[in-house]
Amino acid sequence: MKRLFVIFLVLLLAITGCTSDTATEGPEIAEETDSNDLQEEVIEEIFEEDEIEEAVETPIEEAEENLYTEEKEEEKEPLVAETPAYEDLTEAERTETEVDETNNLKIKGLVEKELSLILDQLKEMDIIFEADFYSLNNFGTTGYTHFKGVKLWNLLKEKALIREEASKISIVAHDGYTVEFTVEDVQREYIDETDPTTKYPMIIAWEENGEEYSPSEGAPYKLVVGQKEPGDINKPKWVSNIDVILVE
Ligand SMILES: Nc1nc2c(c(=O)[nH]1)N[C@H]1C(S)=C(S)[C@@H](COP(=O)(O)O)O[C@H]1N2
Ligand SMILES: [Mo]
Repeated sequence: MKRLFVIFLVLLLAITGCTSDTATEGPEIAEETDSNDLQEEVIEEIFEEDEIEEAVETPIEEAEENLYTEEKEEEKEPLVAETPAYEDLTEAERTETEVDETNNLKIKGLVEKELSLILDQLKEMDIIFEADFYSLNNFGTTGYTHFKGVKLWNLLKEKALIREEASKISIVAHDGYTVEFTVEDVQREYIDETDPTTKYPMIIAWEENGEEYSPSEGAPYKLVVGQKEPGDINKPKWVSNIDVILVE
């Protein structure tokens, strides 16, 4: 291509030279020589080998680069479309794409299956228990509170598959408040000193007096336990905003 162009230019200059030669009757050879020298000079000056290559190749490289850029942009576009901004999602979509497990109920440690559960998963379990739990506080304050939740021992035994060697279960809240129990503490039944006929399992509650905890107020789970024997101060063991159930 470049060679054709050079030949074309040489021809063009030659023709121009000839024309001027024929127009002027003067010394033909001298004129022609001048004209030839001029042609060579012009060609050498403007079209040195390197420059020709540059002149021809640069636009191709640029074109290739542009093509590549366009391809890359085309590839990017669908990806952007597939990940819409969090604000643009509906409530249901947010729940689906939610990776923040802060409010999930986590079970970690000596279990076959470590779990990170959302409320809907707990509600679907066949280990639900609800009752009025009696509480006694440090200063003798008493009361009854209705709780609904899952039985903790069943959760550990049937769902998380607690390991044989496990001995300690710590209920850790988001504020760092922690209550430790032995495996036997979690397995056993509890009483209400005011009503000897009842027996209660230890539960992880999500509903108190008919109302679910609001996730905006932290992890919506509370550990609830009755009394071991009359006089047992059980209220401080009710751990609210549970983060992790740690099995050791
Ligand atoms: N996460 C968390 N749970 C907690 C506590 C706490 O500080 N943080 N205090 C405990 C104590 S000492 C008591 S007496 C009861 C108080 O429960 P109330 O705030 O519902 O009266 O919660 C218990 N659970
Ligand atoms: Mo307390």
